[in-house]
Amino acid sequence: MFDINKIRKDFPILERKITDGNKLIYFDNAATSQKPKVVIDSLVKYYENYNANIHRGVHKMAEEATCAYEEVRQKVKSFIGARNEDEVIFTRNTTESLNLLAYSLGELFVNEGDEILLSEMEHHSNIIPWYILRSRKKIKVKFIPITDNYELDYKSLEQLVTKKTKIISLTHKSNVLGTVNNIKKIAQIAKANGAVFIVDAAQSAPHLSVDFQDLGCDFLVFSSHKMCGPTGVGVLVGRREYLEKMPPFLGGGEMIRKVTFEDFTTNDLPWKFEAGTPNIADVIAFGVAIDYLQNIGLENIYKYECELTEYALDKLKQFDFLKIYGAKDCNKRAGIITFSNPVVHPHDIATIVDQYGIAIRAGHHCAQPLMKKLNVSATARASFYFYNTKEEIDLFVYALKKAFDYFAIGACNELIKGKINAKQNATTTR
Ligand code: 7TS
Repeated sequence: MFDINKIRKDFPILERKITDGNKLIYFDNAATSQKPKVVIDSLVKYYENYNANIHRGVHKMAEEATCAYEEVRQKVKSFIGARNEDEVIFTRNTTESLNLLAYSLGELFVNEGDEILLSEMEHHSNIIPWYILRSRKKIKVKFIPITDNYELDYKSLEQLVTKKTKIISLTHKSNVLGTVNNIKKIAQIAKANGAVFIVDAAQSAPHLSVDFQDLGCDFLVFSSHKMCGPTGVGVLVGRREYLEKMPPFLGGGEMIRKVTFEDFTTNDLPWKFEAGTPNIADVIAFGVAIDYLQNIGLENIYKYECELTEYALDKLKQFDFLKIYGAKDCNKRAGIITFSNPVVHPHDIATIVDQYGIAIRAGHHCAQPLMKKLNVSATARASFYFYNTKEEIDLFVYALKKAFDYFAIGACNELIKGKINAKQNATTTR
């Protein structure tokens, strides 16, 4: 049963007053999510009761901490439908997981003349690691275009994949457009062409039911902090066939089996890719976040966010001068609404709604190539999570109206429209 009032009570921060007694309305969930009290409490519990380094001590607390940490690996395995625990690797975030893959897969099997296929809707985290690889090896990085309906152009994708394509790395859900890509379909294309397929699930794992095996990709990465868990924990799920052959990304303690004055051998999976003391407390609290999300149910979360998105899109229709990006169908762009207007800068919109306690994001959203494609330098973005409400959306629309009135944006746009019409009339009568 999805009880929004009960859910909201789990998040202490939602009680915070931001400005002039205005309660926080948090619509920046694509950047990071808020944390329920159980997650916050588990951090305190760890530090107050069993703070110890893991995998190396024989004392009681070391054992307790090791067990708690490794239990989360098991939880992640079932949450994401991984095949085995040793195919679940903890990193710092999605960005680090993607850098690990670009480095390590790059070393293993990418050679001069090979191609990496990305899309126009990628976050910088899924572009820069491949550019860095390109600077080490003479390879090409290609981008699958998006359509006028802000979806991946699947026809172009099929044309762009060739026998030279070694890796396809794509976002599951765009952090700007909200578009949810058809990963199963792409996995088949990747397989048919012998390409390794990586899925960036940073925006999908928190909001929809994601099953690694069912999707059929080779690697899947995401971050704890976007799904009610703490910052500083990322996940990389992959296939052992690759992970075993891939060279380590970072060297140091934990990731070795034996070290001599001459050389070293690597540890078993997954520890081969977890050098140094990991983020123990935060991984343990991430486990609590997973339990919390599973208790609510990812299907319920997705359904509720679709409802919120549909409601917000309907309300935003009154601002006919706004350009709203993203697929028409709410199911294809759940939870994210990105918009802009030529008269007012998105930062100004975000600053004004902030006066009403409403946190939205303005800028390029770490997707500058996509901004170029959309022909803007920045946009404003409201992104929802399951603790948001329709009442909050009403207040957001009210604050937006105030912002647009302040900038007399309606009038400006009428003026612009008027000028365009006058120009068109002049051309047609000439
Ligand atoms: N991939 C996608 C699709 C993302 O949206 C983000 C972060 C990342 C990767 C990187 O995640 P990180 O945890 O390593 O930082 N997206 C955003 C955003 O939209 N606003 O702030 C961060």
